[in-house]
Parts: sequence; structure tokens; C-alpha cells
Amino acid sequence: MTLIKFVQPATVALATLLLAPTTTLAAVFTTVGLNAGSIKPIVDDFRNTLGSLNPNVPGSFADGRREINWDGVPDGFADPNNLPPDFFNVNSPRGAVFKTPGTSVKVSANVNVGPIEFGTINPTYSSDFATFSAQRLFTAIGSNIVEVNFFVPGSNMPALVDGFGAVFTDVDLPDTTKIDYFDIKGKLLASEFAPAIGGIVPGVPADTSESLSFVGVTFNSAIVARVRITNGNSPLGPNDDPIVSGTDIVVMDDFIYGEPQVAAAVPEPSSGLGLLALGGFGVSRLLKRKKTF
Ligand SMILES: [Ca+2]
Ligand SMILES: [Ca+2]
Repeated sequence: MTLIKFVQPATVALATLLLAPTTTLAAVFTTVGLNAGSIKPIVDDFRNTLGSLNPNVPGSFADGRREINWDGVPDGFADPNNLPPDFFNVNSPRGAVFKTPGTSVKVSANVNVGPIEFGTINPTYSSDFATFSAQRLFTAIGSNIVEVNFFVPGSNMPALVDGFGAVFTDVDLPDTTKIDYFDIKGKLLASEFAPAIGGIVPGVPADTSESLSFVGVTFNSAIVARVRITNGNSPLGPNDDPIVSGTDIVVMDDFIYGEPQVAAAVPEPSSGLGLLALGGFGVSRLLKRKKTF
């Protein structure tokens, strides 16, 4: 096996990848930019690697991917209201159920409904965050951690995916915002940090609002039962202030993941929120493990 690193022109690549020795990780995709167009090429590369977009219907397709962009959530399930944690397995079957050690999960309000981009929680947030897909964003409330457990869409059968990625907005600090990937027994498969733009890219200040970051990992087979997403280093509430107080507030936009496939007769996944993970950091990086045949 040969490890090959692909770096976009005019970007900086800093990466560490810590993996279990037996992982079947195939590729890591990360990028960061100041607008949606700047990260879209890597996001699309990740999408294409997973396969075509499947419709939001129950059951599993043989291949392809699912996506959640939050934008079609009705106002009644958006800020200031909470999102039912199983909305994307029941109301719109996509096989994703959320869990947080906080109090709830929430999507942001649309224009003319309420302050956008979680301005209900702190009025400064509307100018801190940006969307990859307009208009809604996603966050946990009362915690900066949210888990995604996968199911055969529309059912309570645990499922496995062969990749998961998420878009984040306003990642200011490196080594903070990350995705941990677990198999159905709760074993950590991979841990990857979302790149920060501030203070790393030359000429970009350390506190740069409305940036967009992406991190996604693909595997050689459907082995991921759960991901744990850590957003910045604080629940929503305080001002985003990465320089003075070190508070980095981060929320999420699009989730992109492989088609959930039914898990074989194996034990239920553990909640595993106490597991800690290690990882690396990077800016605009595409790291691939070359396959040998
Ligand atoms: Ca969106
Ligand atoms: Ca931030």
C-alpha cells in the first residue's frame, strides 16, 4: 500500500492521520474556504466517490449516497423549535438518527421567520456563520457534540455506511472540530479534524467569520455504524471569540454519507459518548490510500 497526498494549489496541507491498524479507511477529504464555491470541488469529489444521490425513501439501495442539507425542514421543526432526533428516519427517511449529551438538536430559522443562523441564541451568530446550502444550518443545543446513528432508512434496523462527511461553518481553531467514526461494536475506526482557515492560511486573520470547512472519510466497505461530531469547543451561547477567550463556536451544514446497509447479526452499537479520539489537522487536503490489485 502506498500513501499518496493530494494538495490543492495555493493551499497549505498539514495532516496527521491516526488509524487503527486494521481499518479499511479508503480516503480522507478536507477543505476550507470563505464561500461555498471554494469548497464545492472537494465536496463534490467526496459525493462522487460515494455514488449517486438516492431519494428520501424507506429501505436501502444497493449503492449510492444520502444527503441532509436541513433546508427542507418545515418551520414547525426549526428554530425556535427543536428538531425531532429521528426526523431523518421517520418524517424524511434517510437512515440518520441524532443523539447529543446536550438537551436537543435544532435547525436554524429561515429569513422572515426568525433570526437566521441561530441568531435567536446569540444575535452575533448570524454574522459568524454561513451556509453551504441555503438557508438552514444544524446544531446541538447544550453541548458541542452530536452523534449520528445509522439505520436502514425508515426502520429501526441498525445499518452501516461506507463514508460520512459534514460541512462546518466558522471553524477558527485547528485540532478542535472533528468527526470520529465507529464500527458497530463501538471501536474507533478513524478521527479527522475539520480544517480551520483563520491564522493558518497566509493573510487570513485567526478570527475569520463565515468560513466553511469540510471533512469526509470513505471506507472500503460499509463498516461505520455511528459518527460523533465535535463542533468547536463550546455549546452555543457565548460569543465566538477564538483569539481572546479561546471560545470557538461552530455549527454544521450538509451531511453526506454512504447508503445505509443493513448490519449483519451483530450486537447493538454502544452509545460510546465517553470514548475519546485522537486525530490530526489540515487545510484543504485530500489524502488517499492507493489501492493495489
Ligand atoms: Ca443548509
Ligand atoms: Ca468559530
